[in-house]
Amino acid sequence: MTKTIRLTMAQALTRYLARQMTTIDGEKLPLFGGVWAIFGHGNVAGLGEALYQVRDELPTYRAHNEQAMAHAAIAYAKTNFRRRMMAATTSIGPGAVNMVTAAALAHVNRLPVLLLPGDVFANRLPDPVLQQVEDFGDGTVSANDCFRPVSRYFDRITRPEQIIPAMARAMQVLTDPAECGPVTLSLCQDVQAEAYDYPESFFAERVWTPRRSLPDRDELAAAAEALKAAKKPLIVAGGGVLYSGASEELARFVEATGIPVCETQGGKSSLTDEHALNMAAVGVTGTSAANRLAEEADVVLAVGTRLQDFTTGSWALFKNTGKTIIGLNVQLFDAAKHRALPLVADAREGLAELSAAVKGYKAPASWIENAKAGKAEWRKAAAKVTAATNVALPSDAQVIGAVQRALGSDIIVLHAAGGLPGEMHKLWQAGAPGSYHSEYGFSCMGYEIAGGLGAKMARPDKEVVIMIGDGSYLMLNSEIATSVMLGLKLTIVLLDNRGYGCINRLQMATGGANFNNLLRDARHEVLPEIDFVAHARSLGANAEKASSIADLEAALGRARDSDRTTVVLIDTDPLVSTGEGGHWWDVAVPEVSARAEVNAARRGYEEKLKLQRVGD
Ligand SMILES: Cc1ncc(C[n+]2csc(CCOP(=O)(O)OP(=O)(O)O)c2C)c(N)n1
Ligand SMILES: [Mg+2]
Repeated sequence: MTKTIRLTMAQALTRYLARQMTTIDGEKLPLFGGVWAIFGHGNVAGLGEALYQVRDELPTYRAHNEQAMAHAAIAYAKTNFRRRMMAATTSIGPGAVNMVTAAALAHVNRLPVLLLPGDVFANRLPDPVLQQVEDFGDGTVSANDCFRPVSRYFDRITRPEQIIPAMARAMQVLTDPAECGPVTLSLCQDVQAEAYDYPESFFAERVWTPRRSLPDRDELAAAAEALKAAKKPLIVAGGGVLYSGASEELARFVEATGIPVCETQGGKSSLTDEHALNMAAVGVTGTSAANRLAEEADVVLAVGTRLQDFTTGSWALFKNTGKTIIGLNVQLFDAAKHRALPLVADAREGLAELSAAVKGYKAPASWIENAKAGKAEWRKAAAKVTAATNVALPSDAQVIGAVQRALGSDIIVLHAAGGLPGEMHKLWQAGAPGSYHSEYGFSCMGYEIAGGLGAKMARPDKEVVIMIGDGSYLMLNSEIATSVMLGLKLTIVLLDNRGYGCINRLQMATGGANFNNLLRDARHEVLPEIDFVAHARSLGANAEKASSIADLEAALGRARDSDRTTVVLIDTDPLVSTGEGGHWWDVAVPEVSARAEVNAARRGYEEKLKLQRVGD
């Protein structure tokens, strides 16, 4: 007879989570690094009590904002190259829907996170329970239905035994490289506390290793044939290279074939910036070296990338009309984008097999020389914009130069929104794989500080340096207090340009009036003079303001030597961004306007649209 154990659904769930393991470099570790939790009536009695019981094997961490705690969980998974992950639990109603943005972020970035929002009573007896939204026409709808379109797998647990098949499916999604994304299990409050006789086998330890799919024979042959005929080949390295641990294989492939590489935001640090054939950033925020090659490339080997508009210059960058794209990707959805030749496989395995299949192939010497010359030129241009000067308000680029000089590349540098992602993509000289953490799938303001916390939990041995604008900082900074409380030291470089600088620049570039972006252009009675240093100190962090680039470098040295989270503030120029490199980005300009500037911008826009390659 099957041996059973009588537990509540919440107890069964937490016990199950604690038994899931992974191996990293031969070491067996818990797959779930812990559970972020903010309790309310929807989860405190059920899941809260169950988490307490397993607190030694599956630690619970308390945060200040549900969105932020899920950001931390997501960043933890990203820093662990999706090999370890976390869960996040909330109460019902506002706590739950506070996490929807983070679910979308994980969905876009293909990152695993287990979201466990509480839900209304399955028995509906106390309805409407506090915080229940009530649908007039559908008794099965709750606020948590908001998670459906932004979860790879959503389930509502209305009976305790449902957790058995639900967790089986959840684990498939969380650990499969192709399907990977957020799982939401919506846990009805009464069901969390309801008991069931669970089979003991449900709690058997399980060690998860990532699936490495091998290429199909015909797809491999087609890809190899295309590549062997290439005169101007280019590799686009995306986040899949990092998640697959394919950096060494990529370097071998590049050395053997001489094919230059460019990197997406997600793929930056696939090769170190030092690598002679790494042209670094591609696309809208790309280097001139990468974009020059992209414009001419006849075969583009896109590895582990979603080919989002920033990578393809809104599909106007790759100008060679006879080009072939090879989509090496674990997910067919991505592999076949834009009529690519799909090569569905794990990046590492796919590169290894492709390498064997094109053995002896070498890119033409003139193409390789062209690439190297472009890189040397770019390096000069980049050195110029990142150098210190004595301007009153430094640029973002100069701040980036200072951070790089003061802290080097052997850190984890993290950013998400504002002008910084573009500048960082172009200018940061990345070190080891994973040293550059960019959340640019969702580019979510408010990711940075919480994300940094998750990155630090994943890699406590590393300096985690967060680059953030004043807008993003003001949107979500409460986890500074959590970082102090947990002793997880962060260095936060805060660039105060007094507003939404990058959107102001975009507004001007599309013919718009300066309106509602910089503080001075927004409706106000009093212009805010926000004291960020006092604010950060009030949350328990060290904080100081740098008055120059030299001052900033010294302050960063102090931040590095401190074991407490430190905010280093510097005033920056909202109007300056790096003109070198880059590419057009499709942002729709009004067809009709009373403003001459908009009409002029529209004419320029229509010219650019002609470059967009539809279905080609
Ligand atoms: C949650 C969220 N809301 C709005 C946006 C749109 N947006 C992108 S950047 C930006 C301004 C960011 O301001 P700040 O952090 O100060 O950076 P700056 O642009 O000044 O460099 C806005 C509003 C976004 N990306 N995320
Ligand atoms: Mg700003």
